[in-house]
Amino acid sequence: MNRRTALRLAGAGLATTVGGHQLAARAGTAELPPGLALGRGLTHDHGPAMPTERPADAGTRPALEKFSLPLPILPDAVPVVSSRGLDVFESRIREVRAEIFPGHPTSVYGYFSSWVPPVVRARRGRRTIVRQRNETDVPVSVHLHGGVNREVFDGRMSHPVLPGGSFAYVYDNDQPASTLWLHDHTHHTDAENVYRGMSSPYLVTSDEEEALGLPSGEFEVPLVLRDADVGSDGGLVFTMDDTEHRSTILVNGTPWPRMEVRRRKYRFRVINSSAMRFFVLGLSDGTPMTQIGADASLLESPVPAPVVLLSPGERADLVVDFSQWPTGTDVDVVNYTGPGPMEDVGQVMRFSVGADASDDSVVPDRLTTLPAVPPASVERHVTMRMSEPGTTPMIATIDDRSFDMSRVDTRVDFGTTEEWTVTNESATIPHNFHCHLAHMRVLDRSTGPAAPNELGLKDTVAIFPGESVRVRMTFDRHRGLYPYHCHMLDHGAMGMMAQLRVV
Ligand SMILES: [Cu+2]
Repeated sequence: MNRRTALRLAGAGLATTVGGHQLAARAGTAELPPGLALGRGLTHDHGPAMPTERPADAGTRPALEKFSLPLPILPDAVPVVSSRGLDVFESRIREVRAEIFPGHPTSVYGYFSSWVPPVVRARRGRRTIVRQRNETDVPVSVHLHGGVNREVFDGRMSHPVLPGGSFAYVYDNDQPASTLWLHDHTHHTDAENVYRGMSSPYLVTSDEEEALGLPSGEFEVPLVLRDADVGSDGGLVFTMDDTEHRSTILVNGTPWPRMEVRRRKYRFRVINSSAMRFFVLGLSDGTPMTQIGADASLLESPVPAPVVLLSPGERADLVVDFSQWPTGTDVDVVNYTGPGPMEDVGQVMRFSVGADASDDSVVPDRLTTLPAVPPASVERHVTMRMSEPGTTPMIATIDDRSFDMSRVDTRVDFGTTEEWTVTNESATIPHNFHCHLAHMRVLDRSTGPAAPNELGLKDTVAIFPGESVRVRMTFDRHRGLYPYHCHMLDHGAMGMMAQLRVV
């Protein structure tokens, strides 16, 4: 399982860690963990239980010159009520028209009635209510990924919001500043619903974070990354567990966009909203970015990041200082891993460096202080496994059981800290582990120590074939029933999901 595959990189002289893997990126090559090799590892057949056939007449996406479309800057959602200690937002979940490819209008879903969704901004210590009106003809359930919320507001699979209905989700925001993500979590259909557009950033800020002086305002930019299979009519083609055809890369809903930047520091809140795709991101000339945040908190100190691994659902808070390049330089965000043709999936977006700009923002050496990792009183071992490529029926399990919403898989005593060793027992397929409610502290991996960029609060960790990750979680916030699952959404929908009850 330690076999690694060398890939050509555009840059040279890089050296870094990605995830728990000492991912060497030197002298023009990167070594990727097993399962992330170019063009293999993520695709496979699965059983007849799911819609699996890509329509024969779907065709290939319309022609488009990469980096020709401007990056949409996501607007901030405007609360309908803002009072002391509370902001209320109204979102209609609708089928909307969008032109993902110009001149090819198509039908997609959107939170806040928009394919390019606004950003919900929340503040630690202030409560947020997002009332979601389901104006689609499918059941929905909205989960705040990374949020620490009461069970009733967690986007429960067992309590969907039916067509025509609405539900007011209450988020306490009693958690550190972080980049969170609203997305669909409906039983069995979340993979398709998210793919079709039920996805929106949710940013938590705090007094402590604001005092740091990080780039802000127009210089703090959410980037929501994903892939898509786009047919000849410019519409989204959804085929369950098909990663091979999802070779169009979208940022903020737009294929391979271009952003004009000034010669100064920017902060990018990057979300991998793909159902299945792992990104290994870097800048085209190999210049390191600076990572300041992980999933659910800032890092204690900034980390130089020549490459950043993001499995589905993971987030990275990054700073790039464009004063390093002369005006007129194009700096591309590239992706070093497949599957798919690298001329497509290896390109993400372009920054075009423009004029000088004043910059009084800073990236302090000390960003936050995280609580010490507490000792654990309970140890558990959890396995993730699915049928290997080519076998039928396709079965995806946690601890050898497919998901059953009526079953409680794990009982946890309120107030305890548990240590979980989560193992990916697949031979060729990567997974990742996501737990609702409790944030994780990554202790180490069977392949080596935790990387510096996963030492913040995590809610999603990548696990490569044959690898184990050891994490600690403290369940002292809410009682109730919460899922844990693979966040490759198609895997979760195929059964790689379980439930814990905090009692
Ligand atoms: Cu998986």
